[in-house]
Amino acid sequence: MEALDDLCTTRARGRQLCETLSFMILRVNQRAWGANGSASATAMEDSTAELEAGTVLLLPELAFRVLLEERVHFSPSIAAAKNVSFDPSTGRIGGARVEGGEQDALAAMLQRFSDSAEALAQALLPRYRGRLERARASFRPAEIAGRKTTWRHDDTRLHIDSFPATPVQGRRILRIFTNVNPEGRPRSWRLGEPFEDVARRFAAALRAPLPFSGELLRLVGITKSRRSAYDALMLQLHDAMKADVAYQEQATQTAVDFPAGATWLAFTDQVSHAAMAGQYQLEQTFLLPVEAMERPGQSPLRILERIKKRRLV
Ligand SMILES: O=C(O)CCC(=O)C(=O)O
Ligand SMILES: [Fe+2]
Repeated sequence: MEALDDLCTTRARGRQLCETLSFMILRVNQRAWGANGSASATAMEDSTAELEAGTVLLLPELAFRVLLEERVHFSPSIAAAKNVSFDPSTGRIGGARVEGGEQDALAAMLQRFSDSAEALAQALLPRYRGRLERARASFRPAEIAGRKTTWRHDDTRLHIDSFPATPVQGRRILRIFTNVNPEGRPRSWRLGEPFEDVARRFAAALRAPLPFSGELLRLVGITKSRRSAYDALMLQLHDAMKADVAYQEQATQTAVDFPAGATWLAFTDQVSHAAMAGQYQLEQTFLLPVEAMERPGQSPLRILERIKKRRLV
């Protein structure tokens, strides 16, 4: 696989468009996590429009600085499962195998990253200011390649993101990732076809849930809130993509390496993606109401509603 840099040849308006990946990846020259990061006003306008169109924004020069004393966290054994999760609203860590002072130090690193991701979102996406809801962050210390999981949890298969236990009721899932691999290894992804193509391909298999089933899931504690018809369809789409081995092989797709020291963001409920290899990554999730978008018609909610010819939330 070629490194992304080798695929990039043209330069336009302070950004580089990668020839092969021009429809999938937009490079933004942003060097700081806050407002002084140097992306121009044009780049910021472009960022929102491109993100909403299903592009991944790549900030190749924006690294997250890990402190020397934080290197102790860089071992797969600190996580009980594949990720350590962090709730920025409470400062609480989940899924860590460490306790006491070590856990506090891990929480401090995640808090710093979460705050940085928030500052970046504010700087790069001013249109969404006041509308983005900061959700969980995660630290991902496990090597992805060769990991044993069920097909449903296997993120090396192309999928769109949908959360089984935390319904979004139509809200967008925006994720900021940063590759903090200390040995300089890339995070290798595959990017698939546009959301509308994916949705139309699997549309016939997507079935509206029974009335009240969403409320029932909440009552018995399977979900944290009501699972809307939209959430049910998105979960089915996530599963249908991952379960279809032929689709995984034959769907139009491009391999892309995100270098160590790079940051990238995407609406992962829309961008078909698979993470193939890599170790040590930080991630922050945001939720955005569809009405806060520049073009709500491009949201998975509106696309699925057009296909299914009915309201889904
Ligand atoms: O860990 C990664 O690189 C991405 C995994 C994934 O599919 C996701 O976070 O939505
Ligand atoms: Fe994903």
